Amino acid sequence: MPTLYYAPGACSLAPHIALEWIGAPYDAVKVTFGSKELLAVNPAGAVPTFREDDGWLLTQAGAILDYLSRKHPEAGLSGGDSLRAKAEAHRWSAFLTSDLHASFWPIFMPSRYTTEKTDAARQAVVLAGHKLASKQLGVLNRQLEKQEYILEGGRSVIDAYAFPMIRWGAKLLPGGLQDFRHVQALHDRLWTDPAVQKILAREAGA
Ligand SMILES: N[C@@H](CCC(=O)N[C@@H](CS)C(=O)NCC(=O)O)C(=O)O
Repeated sequence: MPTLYYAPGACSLAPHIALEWIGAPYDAVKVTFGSKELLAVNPAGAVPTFREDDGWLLTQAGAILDYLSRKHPEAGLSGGDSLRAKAEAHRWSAFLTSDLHASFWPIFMPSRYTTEKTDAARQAVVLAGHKLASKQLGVLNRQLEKQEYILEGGRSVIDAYAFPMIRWGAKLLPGGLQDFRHVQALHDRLWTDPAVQKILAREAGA
């Protein structure tokens, strides 16, 4: 059976939700960062990591989501097959990987972004992260002004990809999502989805 290696609350939540939307059998294996189990499948020690039946391993959330949406076209999660629909999916996947996700790193791990050891230096990095994450959530908010889901073609793996980051924004930014009402609306729309609730409960260990 295909297997997803995940850590609760991490960006692996995205393919976890996508697998549930798809509805085909899969295993979900909870791992801890730095564990031998995770390093054996991904030398970067990162989640998500996805393993196919035959042992083929795929890393990078964007690549896993794209693969799943194309492996299961019946689930209708790719955002569309036209040249431009594919380019839009690629564009937003890249935005989530490189811009929005990356903006949270200074907040999660400020010590990776300064050689200074003081609390004040680390706090300054966290504040810079808040500023950057807010900027990127603003970009997402503008996209959602005109439609309910990120891609014009309706709900897609790209929405699942955004979901963990939107939750980080709600929890970690001083104002939460108050300045991003369309992002909040997407959050709420996904939150009420039974598949999303099922995965959140699993990740919470319920
Ligand atoms: N570019 C990778 C990033 C993966 C990543 O760094 N995931 C985080 C969790 S959100 C992680 O596993 N961090 C562990 C670490 O950095 O040590 C992707 O998009 O899959």
